[in-house]
Amino acid sequence: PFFLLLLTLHLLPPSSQVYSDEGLTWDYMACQPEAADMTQYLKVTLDPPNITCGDPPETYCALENPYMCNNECDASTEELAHPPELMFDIEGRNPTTFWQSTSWKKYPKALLVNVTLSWNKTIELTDDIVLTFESGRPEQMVLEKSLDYGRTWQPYQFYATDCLDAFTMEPKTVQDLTQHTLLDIICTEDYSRGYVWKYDKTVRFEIKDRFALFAGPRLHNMASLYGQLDTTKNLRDFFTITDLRIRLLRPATGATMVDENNLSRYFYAISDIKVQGRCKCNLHANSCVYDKEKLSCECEHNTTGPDCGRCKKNYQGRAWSAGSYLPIPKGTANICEYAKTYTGIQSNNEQVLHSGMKVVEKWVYSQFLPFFFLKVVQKKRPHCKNPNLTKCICLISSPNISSHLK
Ligand SMILES: [Ca+2]
Repeated sequence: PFFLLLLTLHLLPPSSQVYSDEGLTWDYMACQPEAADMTQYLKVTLDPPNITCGDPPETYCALENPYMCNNECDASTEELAHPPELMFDIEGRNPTTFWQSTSWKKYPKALLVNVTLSWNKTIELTDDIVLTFESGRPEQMVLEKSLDYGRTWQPYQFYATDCLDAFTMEPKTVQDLTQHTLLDIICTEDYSRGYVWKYDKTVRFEIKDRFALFAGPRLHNMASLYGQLDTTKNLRDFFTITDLRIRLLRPATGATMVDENNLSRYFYAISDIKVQGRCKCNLHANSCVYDKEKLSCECEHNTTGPDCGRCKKNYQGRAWSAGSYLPIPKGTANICEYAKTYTGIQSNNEQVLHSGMKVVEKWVYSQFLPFFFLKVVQKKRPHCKNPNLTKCICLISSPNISSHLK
């Protein structure tokens, strides 16, 4: 009975629509893990590694007021330390907790810092990436992504007070993008202007605005987006990452001239980073577990691997393929099918030829009959309760017998 129950669970449509005040919500496709706060599962790396302030202790000034230099950063005192973990702690503390770099003492040499967030797992972004700065927002920065665990990087978005000057790119905003240019990488000046500490503290990478190009302004037509994601690999990959890298290239100076007598005014400080997403499980898992500091999909549909990216052993009856959002809303599971390979000879091929049966064939080299290939035939039973339940029958492939099969 337990076995039957398991089978029944697999038969449930891979969807469960969730209605809320706003209509259908994001998570109405159930054969994927729920979107979550992904910052709980990342590893953060700084480059250069010793760029955090406080070792040795130093004082720094407020950007607005160069004479207010009574702030201290001291890595050896908890209250005065600003380690990178403070970019991911619980918000709402007072005073704000934040990571801070050393100040720009080596001006005019550029103050360059890479902040790399690594998941060691492929994830799909579901909401805007939001960085909240405690310092003024950088005058130049690049957000980059990797899809191969940090081996190669591509820019996601450029940010500057002057895009032409910094990156020789025309300034654009996400509102300039269309369905056809959605994958374009733009430079925006929206998040760099205005150095006042109290306001405009965030830098965004706009995921939802990009989704809206397909799903409508209030994301009411997610079916349209899902349809696009299903059929366009580039689009799907665009929102998929294993790592993010924030390249801080020039801190806020609040003016055209840098005050060389007071370089303690210039540094980077980030109080919070938001990354919402879900494990990429190729629509073959409903949940993703975090164990031994690693995320992995709990694969179903006879799939395996960290992203459910291949069929389990003995379930290679047909080529692996990702699950599909289509048809909306049920989707298609694309289950890996059982394909036990017998190495004996059977002659009950009549069974395979029942009308209405779908025959799946696979050629297997026989180790017992070295000069023969065996034709392994799976029959699918379309009228059964579980149409995907497969059975395996084996036939020898001598020319005479294989002609029987046709
Ligand atoms: Ca914080």
